[in-house]
Amino acid sequence: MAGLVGQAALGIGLAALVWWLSRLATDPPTSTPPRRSGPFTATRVHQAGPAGPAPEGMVWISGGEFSMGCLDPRGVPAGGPDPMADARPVHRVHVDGFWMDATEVTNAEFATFVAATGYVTVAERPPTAEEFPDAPPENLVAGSVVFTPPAEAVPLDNHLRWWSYVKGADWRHPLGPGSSIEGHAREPVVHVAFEDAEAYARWAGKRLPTEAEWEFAARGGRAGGLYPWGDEFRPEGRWMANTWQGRFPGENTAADGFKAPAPVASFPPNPYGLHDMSGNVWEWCADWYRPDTYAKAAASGAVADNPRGPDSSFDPQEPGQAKRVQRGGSYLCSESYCARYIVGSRGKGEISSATNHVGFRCVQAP
Ligand SMILES: [Ca+2]
Repeated sequence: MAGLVGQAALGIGLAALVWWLSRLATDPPTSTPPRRSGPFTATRVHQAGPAGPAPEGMVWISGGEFSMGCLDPRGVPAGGPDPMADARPVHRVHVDGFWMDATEVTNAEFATFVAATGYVTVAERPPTAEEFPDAPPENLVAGSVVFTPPAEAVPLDNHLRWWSYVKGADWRHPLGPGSSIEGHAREPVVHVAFEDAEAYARWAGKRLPTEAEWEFAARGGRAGGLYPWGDEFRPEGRWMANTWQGRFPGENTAADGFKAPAPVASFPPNPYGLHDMSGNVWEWCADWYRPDTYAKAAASGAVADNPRGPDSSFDPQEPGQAKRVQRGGSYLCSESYCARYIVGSRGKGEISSATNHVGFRCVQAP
């Protein structure tokens, strides 16, 4: 309880506090959580509060020192089939305090940015013959990558079975020319490439979070939790995030209430007042992706201080592609395929590629 009061004094959102107090009142006696800790040691949260009032829609993340990374989640409930090797070793990291958007950037917010600036996203720009010299001219049409689930069960070894390049798909037309965002103002904007997210952040006087800032914030002060809300995927049977239920990729039962991106903040916040840090849409981070980033940080033996990631990217699975980190997983993450709703797990995306399950949120220096 003392910790809760302390967090409230540090400026944790009222909604988060009320939610956590209601949890305390209804929590059953403590049961044994799934295996988790080991290399994780306590998070040391800075006590300094923010210098001024919160910018609209943002919460104060006071920063501190924490254990970053995740253990092999195979075998834990909802842990999925992937060992998450690129998120080890777990190592100590320090981040300074910052403001963070409480939610993913919405269609309405992105529309305000576009109306003010005339910005055209990567997905709306026709590819050029210089970029794709081997492509026939009729294929040089603006578009984006859309989740197109096959009706029948398919092997999970090739993601091209459920991803298609759709001409005319963009943030205003998430499924292609016949679709729109009318009535979806509160849903996270999608089909944003890395530079689109950066452009929005600059316009808003913000920036994208580093991967370390993102994970510090997502963990909400807990050491080694599997999810932003704790160690149980469905505490007391409740859905805590928009993920995938059913046999991926053909069967989406939407037992959690959402078959597609949910309006932001449809699920409870984490202890810092942040919504949808797990599931809904992937979120771009500022860092280049490499699978050995954590190994290099751990090898130094020192606490990594405000790490900004490597100088360039390398993904052995697709060596020629420049990739930035993405975090949090999406509404397409399932325990049968991609359990990257696990808070310490990592994702990555080619910087020019946009899809209808990747978005972002921003941070701001105090
Ligand atoms: Ca869902």
